[in-house]
Amino acid sequence: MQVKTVPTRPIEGQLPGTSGLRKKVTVFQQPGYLENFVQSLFDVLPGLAGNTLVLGGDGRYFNDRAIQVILRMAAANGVGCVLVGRDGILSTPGLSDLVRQRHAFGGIVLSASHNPGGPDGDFGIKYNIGNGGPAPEKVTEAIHQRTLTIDRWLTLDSADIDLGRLGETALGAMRIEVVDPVASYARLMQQLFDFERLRALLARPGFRICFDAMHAVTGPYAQAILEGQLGAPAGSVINGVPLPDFGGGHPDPNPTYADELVARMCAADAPDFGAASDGDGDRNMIVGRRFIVTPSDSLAVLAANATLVPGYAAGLKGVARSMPTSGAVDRVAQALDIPCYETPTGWKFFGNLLDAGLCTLCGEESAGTGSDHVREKDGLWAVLFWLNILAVRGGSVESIVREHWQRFGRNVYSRHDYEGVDAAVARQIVADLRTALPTLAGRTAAGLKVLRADDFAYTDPVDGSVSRGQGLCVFFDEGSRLVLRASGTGTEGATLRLYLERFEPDTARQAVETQAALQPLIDAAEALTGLRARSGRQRPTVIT
Ligand code: VG1
Ligand code: CO
Repeated sequence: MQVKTVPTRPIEGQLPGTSGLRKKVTVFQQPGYLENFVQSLFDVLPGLAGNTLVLGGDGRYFNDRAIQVILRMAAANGVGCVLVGRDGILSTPGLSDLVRQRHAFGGIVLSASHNPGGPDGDFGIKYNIGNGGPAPEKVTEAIHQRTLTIDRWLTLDSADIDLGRLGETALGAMRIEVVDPVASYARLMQQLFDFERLRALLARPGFRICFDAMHAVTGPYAQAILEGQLGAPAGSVINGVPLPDFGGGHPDPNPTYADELVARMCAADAPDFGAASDGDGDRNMIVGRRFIVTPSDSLAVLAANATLVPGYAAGLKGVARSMPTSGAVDRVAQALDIPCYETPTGWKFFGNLLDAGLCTLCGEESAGTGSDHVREKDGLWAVLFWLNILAVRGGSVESIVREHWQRFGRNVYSRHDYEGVDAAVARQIVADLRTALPTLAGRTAAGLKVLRADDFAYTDPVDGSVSRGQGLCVFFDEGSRLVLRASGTGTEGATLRLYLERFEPDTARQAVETQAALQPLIDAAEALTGLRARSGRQRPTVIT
């Protein structure tokens, strides 16, 4: 088959964000847009020729088209072999696992994660390196630089490949292997968790679970593992059929968008355990009866109970959390006498720590938890981890969290998202607070005294690379903190995230409603930023 060289010109707007390149489907459908980005990627990956890539996505609208384009381009660029999930489906942690198991050169994830899908929704593409994790900043920066000068892309003339059947085919000189998206991942879960105990838990009379796959990629994984291998009754997985538009929903597992699950968990006959995952399967929300677990608390609970789970019985080497994530896990690390690392937002910063064996568990406040079993956050893994803890300890989700607070204190925590803010206004709000940072120490805002303030910068302890401007932090008396940063995953206007945290050691006061407990900080944030007044918003779009 003849390689075709197609002349092109740089297209604006190809700067990868927190988690790859994420844009409206209509942007990706522009002639050459996807091709320019993919060719730029291939152009900056020395050593790719003759090697293996893993390719798959969350099944959203345009997934199937993009895969065919990428396969042809991979063949034209001399890639040796591409492993593709059947029907082009792979969850993000599932892809990470395959890259590692098959010692692939890297992987391409097609997803916009928790963003809505469909013809008017979002699409995304992310490159993962050979450790199975998101490419570090120096690679994404090189890709972006290449998009600014690109002048041609390579492809082949060929019919679409049938991705519905498992097995091998060829495209020119390139091998294509269509693999079962679930099999390898399910084996890995069996190695980490006590499946016998989990089976016994799910067979206990009266014990019920509800897993909401939100019509996204975890449906087949959850059905195979929770219902198939662990024997949860049929129907324990809801919204389990992946749909290109996620059934019109917003596949973001938080109390606002996973409202169906939350309603079930608040009903009189609520199951004992509820959970949801996002579009690409890397996030998780854990819910007990009438009790939602804050993701930062979830990470801390997993760390504190890790040795109850076979895969972590030897203990944790360390833990890591993104900067805006609450300090709950820090308290566990201190008690366990293990290191705790604080990284910028985005899973790519955990890769070096995990590779170097500096930490075992990591997490983010945005409903992401994971470990060194892959190099992505992993939604279903977190669900199995929680179930394994419940199987060993007994009790309820709520009692486990409340006991945790009693022992370690509670980091009362909330994130307020202001979505679709005018981009210029959002930039100015952030810029003004950044300018004010050096003057804040000693000042009082809405009755709270500022101790110090900084613009978070991170030096990677493994390779020494420095990432600046990762979020504005203001610290107050008594372990309170607020953080302001602009989202790097939104596709409409700007999304501003305000993260609020206050430490509460007093068990009696831990029961206070979260937003009420944080009101002084909410007021201080408004006094310092004017966010609501300047963006014209009465309240946040989403509160988690
Ligand atoms: C958000 C979250 C961040 C997460 C990222 C990707 O980024 O805050 O914690 O790593 O999404 O998650 P941002 O820049 O919008 O705050 V996912 O599930 O897209 O892979
Ligand atoms: Co995701």
